[in-house]
Amino acid sequence: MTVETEPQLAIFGSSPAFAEPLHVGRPNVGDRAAIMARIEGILDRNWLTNDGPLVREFEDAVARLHGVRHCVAMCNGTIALEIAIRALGLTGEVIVPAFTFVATAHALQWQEITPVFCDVDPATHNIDVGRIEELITPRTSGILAVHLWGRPCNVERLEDIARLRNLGLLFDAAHAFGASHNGVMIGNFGDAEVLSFHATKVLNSFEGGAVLTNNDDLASRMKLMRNFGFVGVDSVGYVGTNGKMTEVCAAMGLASLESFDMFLAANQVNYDAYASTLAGLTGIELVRYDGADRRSRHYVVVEVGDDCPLTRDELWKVLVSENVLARRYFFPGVHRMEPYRSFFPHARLLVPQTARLAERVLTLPTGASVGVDDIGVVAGILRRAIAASDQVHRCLAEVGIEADVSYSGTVAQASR
Ligand code: T4K
Repeated sequence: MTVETEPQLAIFGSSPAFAEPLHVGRPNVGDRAAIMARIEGILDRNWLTNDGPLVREFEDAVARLHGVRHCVAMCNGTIALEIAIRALGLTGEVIVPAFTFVATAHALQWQEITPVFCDVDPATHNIDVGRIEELITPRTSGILAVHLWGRPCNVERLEDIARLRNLGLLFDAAHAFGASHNGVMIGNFGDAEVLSFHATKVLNSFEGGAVLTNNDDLASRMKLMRNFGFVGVDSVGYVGTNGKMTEVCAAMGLASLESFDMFLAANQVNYDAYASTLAGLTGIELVRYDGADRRSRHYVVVEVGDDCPLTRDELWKVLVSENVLARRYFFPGVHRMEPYRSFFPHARLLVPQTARLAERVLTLPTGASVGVDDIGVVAGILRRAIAASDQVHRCLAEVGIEADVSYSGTVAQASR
């Protein structure tokens, strides 16, 4: 008779592999001295916000990097989306992928524009361009596509559809800072493209966002809209909001830009480490960033296939017990979040690939604060769990371990 020994995993009572949580989205922080020096300059000038010199410098640098005429910086990516949508005059219905971060849809719904959910292509995770035309109605005013994980959409086909059907075309490029498509930098496609500089992004400005566009009129409208619609000192020309980026955020953004190559290099090293340590692991497939185009590799995403002896959620619970706070981005799909779930209770039937992906993908920690040794440990956990899949499966089923995670706090718990 063989005696089953329990593998060394926290779900079986071992100490977690990491004493401190290993996060997805730990901020990339560049040269502290460079950040602090700029903050000193802000205080010396006593100019804190409202189109300040650092915001302008940051806008110029981002526009130059992307080879685009205008970069309009904003306080975050969500407001940047909202302003771009409004400045472009989108109304009625706008087609969006269901597999994205909720902000993509909220930016529409916030201004009472209906997001119409389109399924995604299982190979690219981006909007399925073959499914768009069937969703166009007389109320459709635009398409808001997402370059998910920083891999650009099929922009040529989207531009064709938008032109032929006379629709606005926006890209949510929150993941695609510094990316290119067939040698052309992001920012040059559609009517405009929206970046996020949130703390968790490859290039952060604490909070921040921007719209990139080559359309002069659109850029000047967005500049007015982000500043309450003021066209003169006492005169307002539009419904506006407060979407301004502060000087301190621009200081962080500029310092991050100076370290951007280092962040890219760290992500490349980490990605390669995942690729080699996960190679050959049954049912685990790494989302690839092939080709000569620029990619930040800021999202290390695995798909857990049907041939994996454990489900995505089982692996997720195993990782969380080890203090590896992997994320199920973007579970359960925006169409299953409120208010969309109530508005479109049958949407799930229309987006089967989104539903499938939302059950299969897991985002793993990377970024400048994650080292290859950490990655070796993460891969080792996955390998041990898969090798002992029967025991893991039984343990999770019998003991009912729940991944009870406070992602914004410091302690991850998988409690029995
Ligand atoms: N469109 C798309 C496709 C997007 O992905 C996003 C944002 C947007 C639009 C909107 O852009 P913004 O308005 O955010 O500029 C995070 C981010 O908050 C969000 O920016 C991002 N996408 C999304 C994919 O992820 P959460 O709720 O999953 O995680 P959060 O912010 O709590 O942080 C994740 C982890 O990072 C935490 O476990 C801890 C760590 N962390 C986070 C922060 C903020 C740190 O270690 N330090 C920090 O300062 O949304």
